[in-house]
Amino acid sequence: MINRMTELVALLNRYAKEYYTEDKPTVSDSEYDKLYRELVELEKAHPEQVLPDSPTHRVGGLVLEGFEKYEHEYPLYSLQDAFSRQELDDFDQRVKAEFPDASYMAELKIDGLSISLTYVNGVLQVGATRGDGSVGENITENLKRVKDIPLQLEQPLNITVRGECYLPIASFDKINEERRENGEAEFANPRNAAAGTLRQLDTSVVSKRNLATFFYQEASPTERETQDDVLRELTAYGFSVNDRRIVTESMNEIWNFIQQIEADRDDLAYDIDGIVIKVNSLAMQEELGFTVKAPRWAIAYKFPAEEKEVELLSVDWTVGRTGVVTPTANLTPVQLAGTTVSRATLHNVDYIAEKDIRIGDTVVVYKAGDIIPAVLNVVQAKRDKQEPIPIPTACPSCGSDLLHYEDEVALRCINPLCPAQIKERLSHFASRDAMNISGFGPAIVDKLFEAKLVADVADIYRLTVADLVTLDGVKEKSATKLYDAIQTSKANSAEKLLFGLGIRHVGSKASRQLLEVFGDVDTLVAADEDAISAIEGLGEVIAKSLRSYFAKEEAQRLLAELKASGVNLVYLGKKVEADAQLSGMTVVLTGKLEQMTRNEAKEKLQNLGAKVTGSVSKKTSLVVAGSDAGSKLAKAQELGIDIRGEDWLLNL
Ligand code: 0OX
Repeated sequence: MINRMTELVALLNRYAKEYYTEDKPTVSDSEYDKLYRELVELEKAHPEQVLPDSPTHRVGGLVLEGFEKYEHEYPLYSLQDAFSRQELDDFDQRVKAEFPDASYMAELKIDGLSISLTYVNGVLQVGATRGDGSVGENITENLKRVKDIPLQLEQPLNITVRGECYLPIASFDKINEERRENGEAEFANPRNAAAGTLRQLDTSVVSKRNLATFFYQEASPTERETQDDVLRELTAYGFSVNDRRIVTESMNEIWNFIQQIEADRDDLAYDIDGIVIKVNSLAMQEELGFTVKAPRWAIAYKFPAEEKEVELLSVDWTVGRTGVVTPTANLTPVQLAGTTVSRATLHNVDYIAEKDIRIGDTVVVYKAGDIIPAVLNVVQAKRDKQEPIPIPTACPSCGSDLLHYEDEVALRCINPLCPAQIKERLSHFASRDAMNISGFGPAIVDKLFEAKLVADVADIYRLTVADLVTLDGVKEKSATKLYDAIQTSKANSAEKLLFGLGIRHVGSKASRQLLEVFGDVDTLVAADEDAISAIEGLGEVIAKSLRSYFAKEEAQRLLAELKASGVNLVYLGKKVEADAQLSGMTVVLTGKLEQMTRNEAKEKLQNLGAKVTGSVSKKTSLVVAGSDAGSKLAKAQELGIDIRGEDWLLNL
């Protein structure tokens, strides 16, 4: 049996490497699955014999409490940046002054997150983030779930290697599509998505997300003589190493390589933000040494912020929740800084007029703040056939007349019953920084509105599972999940509700500040303008906006209905923590609860000041056990930890 387990682990690891690192699978998915299941069964029967490099370590979900700091044995350095050929030539001169025959390695600069892996006796011991270069975070459990990272090396080596962990663009697009459908906030770019994934406390998320790596450095002492040898060695050890690289003494050749990569950049499966040039000889590297923060033997050439020329095909006008009508350009699709862009903002009517942007024009697009695609200007030299962008006079959603106030750059629909505005308001209410109702995204909002099941935010709390299953494509299970998410949101601290109402000028930060001072929504409604204006950082505009909002009968009705549905109107932030019943306690939930969902229980515990964690340890203060509680309950009993039932929690 043990032999078979060793054999299966070796086979499965080989197949995984062929699939993930070498991109040359030799067995079918079903063959892999069969062997994998056989291994799982054997490991279940012999848990004490599970091998350290078993692929099963990559999948089991763990919920971590947080990440420990990890002090790097060998620091991670930054790179000096270069933005021009001149700066590269200066670097070349500095190096050649000391070593006239130096040659260089030019590598892609992967736009991911730097990671450090330490192997002890060939077994992956620690995987850590860069942090400030000296102290990072221990994210071993997450990195074990990155499929091309070797869990065990063929030889029993003690080494520390460095590389970049990234999310392939195709995976990024897929994740964002799912998030969009679920009404979750999308990731801005693959790098943010990779960072967010590696910081996940639930390791099963990492298993699902197709992260990958490229390694480029052996930080622990090495016998190799050149960077080129190091990269070959890393490849031989089983690490993914990028093969787009050259070794040359000539800056001209490096410059050609840079041009070539820049031209191919859009075809790469991952984001890069430049080219790293390193002195190839490790002995020369050692002689050249370091400045305070960066090696003298390396430089990063950074690509200029990407701009692309595309054709402006048409313009859509969309109505936001405040009635502002904004123009979005439809473009010929283009790869831009890691994502496919086919739409870009044109900001407002005044911007279109000022830049004289027309349909059929070739326009320059870029990512504002590196994130939101926007039209920069028109390439006048390429203008031939073009026509003016039709400026709407009626709301594209409800047909009411649009207004262009003198002091505003935007067009506005002022019909309070405009369907687009209502839908936007509903989506905003459910969004993450507001009531955070997961699954309640624009697609569901659209269906609910069309089915006349919701017309305002108070209607959300009148929805039943029976209502939800009537929607196209919504099955019992997802209806129940959505219903639970709605119920859970009732217990939110009130600043989320206040922000969710979408009152002009009242953003999430102002909402929090207001409730920190007034404690609950009713007190805020009754507060006079001066008391609000007096709050540091708020002022008259917000005070007036709140007064005019709460003065409306419609707003009063909404609040009364939300309250009647059991939505919390009280601020549960800081004030609660100090004197809360469970403050300072670490609580574990286990087993099946009958009268509340696990999320509700968790939220209640947190609102009472407790920290809720996933595993029982000596640090656990008490365990709330429902029916069918298993190993966590047993462990709590063994450790003599206080155990309570669901009723106790309900009565708190
Ligand atoms: C990358 C990358 C980053 C080694 C010593 C200074 C910088 N993002 O792809 N860093 C390095 O090298 C380190 N190489 C790379 N290719």
